[in-house]
Amino acid sequence: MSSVIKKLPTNTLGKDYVIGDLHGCLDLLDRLLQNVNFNTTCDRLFSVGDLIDRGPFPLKCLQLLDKPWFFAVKGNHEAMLLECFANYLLTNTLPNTTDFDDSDFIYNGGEWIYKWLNLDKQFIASELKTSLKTTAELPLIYIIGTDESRFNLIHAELTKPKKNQTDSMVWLDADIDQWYEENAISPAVEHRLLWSRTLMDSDDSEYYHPKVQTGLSTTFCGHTISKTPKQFLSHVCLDTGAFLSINANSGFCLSLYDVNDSKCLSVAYHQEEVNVTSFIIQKEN
Ligand SMILES: [Mn+2]
Repeated sequence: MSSVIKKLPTNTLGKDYVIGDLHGCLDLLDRLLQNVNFNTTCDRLFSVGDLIDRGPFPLKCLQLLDKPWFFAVKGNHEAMLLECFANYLLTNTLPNTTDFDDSDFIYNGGEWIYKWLNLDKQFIASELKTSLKTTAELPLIYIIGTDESRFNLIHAELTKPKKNQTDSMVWLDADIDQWYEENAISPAVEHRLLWSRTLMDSDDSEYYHPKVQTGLSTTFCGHTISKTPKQFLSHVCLDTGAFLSINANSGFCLSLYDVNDSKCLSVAYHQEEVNVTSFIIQKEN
C-alpha cells in the first residue's frame, strides 16, 4: 500500500537541498548540482513536485525518481499525468493518441507525451510504465526530521477551506501527524495540497500574512510562480518559473535551497553564472 505521507530522518551524513518546480529543466538542475558539488553518496535532493511538462526534458526529470538521493512529492502535473494513464496502469491497454485530446494534462503542457505515444509501443511499456508506477507511489507530503530540525515538503499549500477569526489559515504539524497516523488525507485537503494558490497569490497587497505560523514547521512548496522565493505562514515557495527563463531577460529562474547553509542558488537559461543569495527562513523562537 502506498503512503500519502512519508517520513525521513534528519540527514546526519551529508547536506539537504530543495529544488523548486523543475518542469523538465534538467539541464538547469545539473548546473545547480555541479555548483554545490552535490554528493550523490550522502546528500539528498528534495523536489516540491511538477517534474514534468513545459520544459525540454520532462521524461528525464521524471526518471530522477529512480535515483536513491532524489525525493519528490506529487505535483498537480504528476496527478494529471496519472489521470490520463489510470486505465493503462490498471488494464495494461495502451491509450490511443486521441485519448489525450481535450485532457487537462495536454492543456497544461503535456504535449510531450504525444512523441512517446507515437513511438514503438514496447518502448512505452518499458520506459514510461516504470516511471508511471513510481509516480503513482509519490506521497503528497514528506516530513523530514523531528522537532527543531523538522521541515515539511508539499507541492502547493496547506491552506484550509475557510479562514475564521479563531482558527489558523493553514493546517499545522499536529494535523499532518494525525494524517500520517491514519495514512489518509481527505480529497478536499489533497486538492488544495496540489492546486491551492490562496496564500501565495494573495501576497501582501490583499492580506497581510506573517512569515511564520506557530505550530507549523518550515514547509517547502512550489506551484505558484514568482521571480524570487517567498515565505508566508511557514510556507517557503521555491517556484521561480524555471521554464519561463527560456526567454532572455525574463527574470525567471530555477531555485535550489541549501537547507544547511540557508542559501538560495538560482540559474536561468541565457545566464552563465549561478546566483547565490542568503535566504534565512524565519522561524518561531
Ligand atoms: Mn503545480
